[in-house]
Amino acid sequence: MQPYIESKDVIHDGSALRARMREYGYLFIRDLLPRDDVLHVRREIMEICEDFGWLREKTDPMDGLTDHAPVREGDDAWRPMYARLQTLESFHRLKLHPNVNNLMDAYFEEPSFALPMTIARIAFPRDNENGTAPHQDWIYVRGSMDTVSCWGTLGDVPPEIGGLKLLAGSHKAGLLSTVPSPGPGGNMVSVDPELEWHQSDYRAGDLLMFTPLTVHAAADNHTPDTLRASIDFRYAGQSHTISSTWLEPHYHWLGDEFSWDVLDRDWHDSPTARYWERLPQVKARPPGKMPRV
Ligand SMILES: O=C(O)CCC(=O)C(=O)O
Repeated sequence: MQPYIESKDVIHDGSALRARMREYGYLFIRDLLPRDDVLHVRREIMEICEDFGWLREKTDPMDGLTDHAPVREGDDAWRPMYARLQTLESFHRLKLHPNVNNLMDAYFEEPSFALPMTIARIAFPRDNENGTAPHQDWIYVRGSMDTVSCWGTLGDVPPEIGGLKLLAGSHKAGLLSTVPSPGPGGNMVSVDPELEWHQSDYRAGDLLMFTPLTVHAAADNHTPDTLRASIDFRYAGQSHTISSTWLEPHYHWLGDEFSWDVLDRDWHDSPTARYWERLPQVKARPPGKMPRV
């Protein structure tokens, strides 16, 4: 495992950012987001986990300590927790922070656009066989091939908790065929043994960006008791066409509790709500049949 090549030094230089993305298939930017903003989102999410009995009693929610049996996406016990998590304005706002927005404007060399669907993953320890398997995002994202996936931890993630790992250079093999797998997304690709996985410890505020063809997967959580919480979202240039699915909330296909009308009810007057409706340039088209992320 190689540590990530860091790119904070070129965040204002679009052509340098794009050159590194072309070479490695990813960009890793340390401390891009203000740590306190990220930890605020973590606190709100961990307090929800606590309300649902997922955390060990009498521990600080910020530590994310659990003695609960693993809860997986799609489980009955997961759904009400995730519906509440998706109502958090701070969670949806994080991707719109000027530090992210300015980086994306530089990268796309035009005004950029954060796709509204924003995903949180809460990964339990002792459940590594159900972690995210190696995959490419394009089958879920569609739209412009220039769309960039962004992933960040909601809290510090030392190597034993296991963040996201990436197969550097894997985007150069094009779109790979998939087979069904357990874990989020439900599809996996085979891994080129000649390529190397890259991964570093993560601090709250770091951002990993990668292409829709870059193979990535969850690294195992080796702790006996610590949850991993993460956020992921996508960006495109405003002149690009995106898949209209990504204008909707994550899991909107499950029911009304995952509709914007329900999720932003308490913050519909804030700039975070429906910001895409105020951007005249956004082009979205239905993607056709595709797997769900
Ligand atoms: O956090 C995870 O386990 C998976 C995230 C992911 O695959 C992505 O951001 O594309």
